[in-house]
Amino acid sequence: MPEAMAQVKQDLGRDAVILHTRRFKKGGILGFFGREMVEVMAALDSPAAPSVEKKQWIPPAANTIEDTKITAMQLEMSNMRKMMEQMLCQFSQDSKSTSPLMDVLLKNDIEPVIAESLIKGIPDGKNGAAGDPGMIRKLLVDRIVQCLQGIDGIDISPSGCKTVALIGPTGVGKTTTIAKLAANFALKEGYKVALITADTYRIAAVEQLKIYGDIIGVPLEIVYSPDELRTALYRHGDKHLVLIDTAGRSPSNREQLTELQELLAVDPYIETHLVLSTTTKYRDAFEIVNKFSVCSPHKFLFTKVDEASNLGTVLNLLYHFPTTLSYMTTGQSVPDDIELVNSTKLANMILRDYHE
Ligand SMILES: Nc1nc2c(ncn2[C@@H]2O[C@H](COP(=O)(O)OP(=O)(O)OP(=O)(O)O)[C@@H](O)[C@H]2O)c(=O)[nH]1
Ligand SMILES: [Mg+2]
Repeated sequence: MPEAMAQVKQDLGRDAVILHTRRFKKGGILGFFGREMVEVMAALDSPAAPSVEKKQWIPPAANTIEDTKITAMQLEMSNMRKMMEQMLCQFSQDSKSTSPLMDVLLKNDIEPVIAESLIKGIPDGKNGAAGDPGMIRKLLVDRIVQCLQGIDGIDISPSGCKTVALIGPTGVGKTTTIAKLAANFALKEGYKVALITADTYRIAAVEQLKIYGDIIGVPLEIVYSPDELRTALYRHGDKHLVLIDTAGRSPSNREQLTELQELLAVDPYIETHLVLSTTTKYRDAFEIVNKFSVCSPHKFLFTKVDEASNLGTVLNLLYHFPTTLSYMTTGQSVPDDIELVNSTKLANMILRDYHE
């Protein structure tokens, strides 16, 4: 750390402000025997210098051209993102208080550019051109529903074995959703279901799923490695559906995501659903989808719709990452609070504050 600080001081001068420091291990096995690394993010409050500069201190032996390129790319992407945010913010201010309809969409955190295209051509009271409010609502619901196309849950074939993994950040509802899915498919539809959990980071996590498995009457396997997952999948090849629960991962932890990616790579037929909570702020949700894209999720599954104060995030994410939607969950009750994404319901929730 002192060496990294000295390098920051040398590059940015004495006025440098340390924004963030991080120690991590590079290489090694399961976090052991790796080389200790230090990352320091520093900024310089000077108009002549770039506003934020990310410095990664790397011991000379490990300093490769690849690392330098990645740091430069990250810097460039961060600058581009800032520029886009400024443009969107400006656009948002320009379009503020244009019409009640626009206000409702913006209140849902729908990006201005998407909101504009949704209300395009609708006589919404702007410039005195008012239309029939009932008709306007119906038109807008239809347009939002169109944006939320591409809905497909878990398709089970009576003669095959479907494998589905739920991945996502911590606490979004992966395990609860696995329990809901298992109960519905096993108890209501009569399919043979097995559960596998790869979340061995917390004892309570295994316990949580074990209790659900026991109640529903389906087996639970605990796997500690990709090899064990492969064996467990082979063992449950006779099931109609195998549901894999995974540990919540931080989108900013590249090692965790790589580990998850390696786990899912044991079988190319694993269908991966990225679980996203509708209570997550759009900017964070964007980052989550961006970072989890290394695991190539096939579908998005939205949880906690009952708690969401606005649902613009769903539209925004689909605009930037067109992906099939699977289920939405609407409460804590197992097995009832889950349904195939209901786009009309979501559209009406977005427009709940639009009064006719
Ligand atoms: N309101 C509401 N709460 C939910 C919903 N789904 C899950 N929860 C709650 O969210 C909390 C976290 O749920 P978990 O299923 O443990 O989340 P997880 O993603 O497995 O969490 P980790 O394994 O720690 O990453 C629990 O209190 C659940 O009851 C939902 O649709 N609505
Ligand atoms: Mg869990």
